Amino acid sequence: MQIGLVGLPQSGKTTFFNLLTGLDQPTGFNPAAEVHTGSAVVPDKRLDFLASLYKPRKVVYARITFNDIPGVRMNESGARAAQLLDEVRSADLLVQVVRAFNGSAGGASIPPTPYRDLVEYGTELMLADMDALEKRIERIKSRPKVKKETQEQLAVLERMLQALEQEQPLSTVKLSSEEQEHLAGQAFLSEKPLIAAINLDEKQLSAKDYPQREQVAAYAAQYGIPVIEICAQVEMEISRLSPEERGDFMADLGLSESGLDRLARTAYEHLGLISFFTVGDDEVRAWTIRRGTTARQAAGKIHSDMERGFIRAEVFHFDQLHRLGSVAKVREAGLFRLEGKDYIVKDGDIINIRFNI
Ligand SMILES: Nc1nc2c(ncn2[C@@H]2O[C@H](COP(=O)(O)OP(=O)(O)OP(=O)(O)O)[C@@H](O)[C@H]2O)c(=O)[nH]1
Ligand SMILES: [Mg+2]
Repeated sequence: MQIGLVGLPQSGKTTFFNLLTGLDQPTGFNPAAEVHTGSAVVPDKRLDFLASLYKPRKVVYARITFNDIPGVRMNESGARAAQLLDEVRSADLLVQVVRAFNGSAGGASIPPTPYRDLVEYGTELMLADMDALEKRIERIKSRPKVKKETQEQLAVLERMLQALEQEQPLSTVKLSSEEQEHLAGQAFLSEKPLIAAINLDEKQLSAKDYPQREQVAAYAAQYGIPVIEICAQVEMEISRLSPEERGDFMADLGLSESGLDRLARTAYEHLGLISFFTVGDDEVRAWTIRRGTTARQAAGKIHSDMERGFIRAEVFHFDQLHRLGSVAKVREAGLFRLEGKDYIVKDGDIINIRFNI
């Protein structure tokens, strides 16, 4: 999974990026900053437990790649803006970092307007989409003769443009799978799943309040945007302390989980992703799939041979293992099951694929 950290300039994207990835990219005003890329393992206490039980040679966590995309205005012209837009376009999920702390520029204080910033960035994404749609529509219309299929395509594109003209992001436009095909894989920005990460200072975090909070909540609810609260600067500093010290400082802030924990959990929920596990003496591993994935498709995630030669899946659930303490006890309790290719994999299933090629 690839997550794009986006948002207006100086909202704390790079600070958050450093917190998430453990890297140390320069923060502060830097108009020439490049896109930063880093990754992090998806924290999973269940996998920790499985690792302690099996003591395998290798433990493989799911990973998330983060792209920190500098905050230029979307309607800025030029090669750089185009390149940054492409970065935004390639993300599976956007996390908009929104400033709620008091900013400063040249010694002057800049009061936070998180609601306005949230809307403003959304508008910039819509403007970029509008531009792309208009160009495509223009190109089709300039052809001497328009085929029937192209007519249908045109209708879809115009419907999308209409939504944007009414200031509705493309995420609100419902398309059938046939209509989707007309888009030929073109990715639009305002249809991407989005999470808002409101970047607070310590006082706001402990008061659980910040300016425009209610407007942010109402806007997020209207467009189905999950909101998380972060305190990027302080959390980043805490993340660099020893594990023993970390706990106390986090508790002082009223946080029980790291920023990565909170973001990863919200991202999985928002995208409808779940994890299943494979276990053994050699390797204990977490696999990320979409909710609703069948056993056979899940097998394909591990190896295409397993999908092709799929026979059965041996399945038990992490919670059963956790409760009973050993695979032998799970088996004794009759909780070890054989499932066919159409079985819908559940979050926390531990699976062994039987296959034949
Ligand atoms: N008080 C406070 N300051 C923060 C917080 N997060 C970031 N900052 C400060 O805000 C400034 C901008 O942070 P960056 O992480 O560089 O912001 P950015 O969004 O990457 O900025 P651009 O890349 O220029 O768009 C820096 O001086 C940070 O120290 C925070 O949670 N609280
Ligand atoms: Mg930055």
